[in-house]
This record gives sequence, structure tokens and C-alpha cells, in this order.
Amino acid sequence: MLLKRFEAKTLAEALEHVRADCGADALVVETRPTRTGYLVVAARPEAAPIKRDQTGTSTFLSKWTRGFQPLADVATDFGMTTNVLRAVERALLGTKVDLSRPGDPALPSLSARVLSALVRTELRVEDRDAAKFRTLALVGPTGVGKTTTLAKLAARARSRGERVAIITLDTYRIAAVEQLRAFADMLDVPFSVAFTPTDLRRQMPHHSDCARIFVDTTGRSPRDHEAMPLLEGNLRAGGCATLLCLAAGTRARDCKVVLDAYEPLGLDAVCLTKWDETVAPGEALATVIEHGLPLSHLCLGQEVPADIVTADAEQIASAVFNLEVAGATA
Ligand SMILES: Nc1nc2c(ncn2[C@@H]2O[C@H](COP(=O)(O)OP(=O)(O)O)[C@@H](O)[C@H]2O)c(=O)[nH]1
Ligand SMILES: [Mg+2]
Repeated sequence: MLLKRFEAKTLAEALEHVRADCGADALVVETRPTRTGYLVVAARPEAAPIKRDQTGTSTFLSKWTRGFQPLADVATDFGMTTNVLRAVERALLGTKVDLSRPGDPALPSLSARVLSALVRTELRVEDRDAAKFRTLALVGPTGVGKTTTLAKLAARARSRGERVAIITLDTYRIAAVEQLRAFADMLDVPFSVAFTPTDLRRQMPHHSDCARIFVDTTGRSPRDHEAMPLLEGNLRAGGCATLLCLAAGTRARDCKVVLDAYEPLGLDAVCLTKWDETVAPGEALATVIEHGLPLSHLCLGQEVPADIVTADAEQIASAVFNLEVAGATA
């Protein structure tokens, strides 16, 4: 079989190169994240041995191999996209697992392992020694849970004994300022409002003794093209790392619009919020995977600070295939 390697920044891009070079029916035999993006190993369909069943029909004509079909059904019900599932199935073709019929006992856990390798995580967001995340801005569309997530992260930092400060750039609604001020008072941490990038820059030295500075931002529609450069200017002035909050129930097409709009800010991690409010978080999850962005947290409810967990690729992948995992929190 003539194998070709395709490397790109995101899985979606790599699969696009595969399709352009080997056609829509390309056989993807391996998919894995690399230091700079994703590597996909693929073959042209004519180079692959075409298996035929008793009726003489190519097994590649059906959407999934018979072995993978039950798992694909479960994952599709979870919202996982065909693109990502296809990559998982093709990667399994390179293993000893039997995909020709359902029932191979190794298949569910191996599928989860392959998928977990595609889920990038960023666990330094709460690492005290990660200077990059000392000043963290939460960005995202309106009402996705930015302020609530900020409060959860600030409370967790406080409970680890870190000195914390909160600054808000969200002066769009007075209620938003008051909401965050109430959280800051509850946590007994300094709180201030910045109206301009200069304001924000000026306030930073006041918090030089803080291990963490959380910056709240105004929610903007991803279609509000004028707002993005303003936000970018603010984040740059504050030297902020950027955490995108995205509601887990958002449909794949809408997620793509959000990620495309916010990616120019240089997203450092994504937090999938409102995981508890959807039965199909897979569409949002798959879009994040396809964009090659790392996940930092999942938010599982409104309660501060309880309803947040750090992203665990294995647990997430097991949830997609509805497998039990010991000690699962996601
Ligand atoms: N069910 C659920 N509700 C959430 C979650 N995160 C935030 N919320 C709620 O969503 C609403 C909007 O949250 P807020 O933090 O103000 O969103 P923002 O506009 O992005 O800052 C509030 O009622 C929150 O309590 C979550 O993970 N699950
Ligand atoms: Mg808010």
C-alpha cells in the first residue's frame, strides 16, 4: 500500500490535504497530534485492498466498518462528527483489532484510546509555575459562562493559597460589573474595572504581588467584526493569555464560526461550558479537536466553585463512546 504523510496545524487542515491529494475516499491509517499540529498517514483508495462481503459489495461503501458501527452510533448520538470518527476508525485499521464484525472486546477501549490521542489538553492554565497563564483573560460569545468560569477559577486559585486579583473589561452592562464585584467581595480579592487598554496596562503593576490576575471581558457575537480588534488591543495591553469559553451544546457549524472569529486573538485554551445542559457535547468537542485547540476545563453547572473539572482526554474519550472509567469526573 502506498502510504503518504500529511502534516498540518489542525486535524481539519491535514484531512483537507489528504482529500485533495488522495481523493474523498482516501484511507486514513494513522492520525496523531505532533508538537506543531497533526500528522495523518493516508493511502489512495486504489492502493488499498478492497474487501468484499458475500454479496460482492465493497465494505468501504457503507459508512462504517461493521465492527466500528456500534461505537460510531453511540459517538454520533453524543454529537461526535463524522470527520473525527472517520479518523479514529481509519487509525484502528492499522491495529490488530477486528473491524470486520462487531464484538471484538478490545475495540471500545482501543477506540477511546485513539480518540483520546486526538483530544489536546492544556493543563498549565492552573499551574502556578506557568508564567504564561499568570494573567488570564476569559473571552467568548455572550452568556456562555465567562464570568462564572472566572469566578470558579479564581476561587480554586484562592483555595490553593494563591493571591488573586480580578479586573473586568466588561463595562457594557452595569449588572456585569456588579456581578463580578460580588464574586470578588465573596472571595475577598482586589477587584477593579478597566475601561481602556491604557487603563488595563496601568493597573497591572498594582497587582505585582498576585500569583494570578483574571480578566473578564464583554461577550461579543462572533459576527461582530469591529469588536475583535478592540478586544485584541486590550488583551495585548494586558499581556493576557486567552481562554475561550464555548458552550458545549453549540452546534458544529456555529462553533466553527466562533472559533474562526476568536482564533486571531491567539487562543491558548478552550473551556467547554454548560456541559451539563446538553446531551450532545460532541459537536463542540469535535470542532475544538478539528481546530487543533487544547481544552483546559469542562464546566458542569452553575455552582461556584464546584462545577468545574480539568479536561482529561481519556475521560472525555470514554464519555464519547459511553464507556465506564474508574474515577471519572467528566
Ligand atoms: N448549567 C450551567 N449554567 C452555567 C454554566 N456556566 C455558567 N452558567 C450560567 O449561565 C449564565 C450566564 O453566565 P455568565 O457567567 O454571566 O456568562 P457570560 O455572559 O459569558 O459572562 C448564568 O446564569 C450562569 O449561572 C455551566 O457550566 N452550566
Ligand atoms: Mg460576563
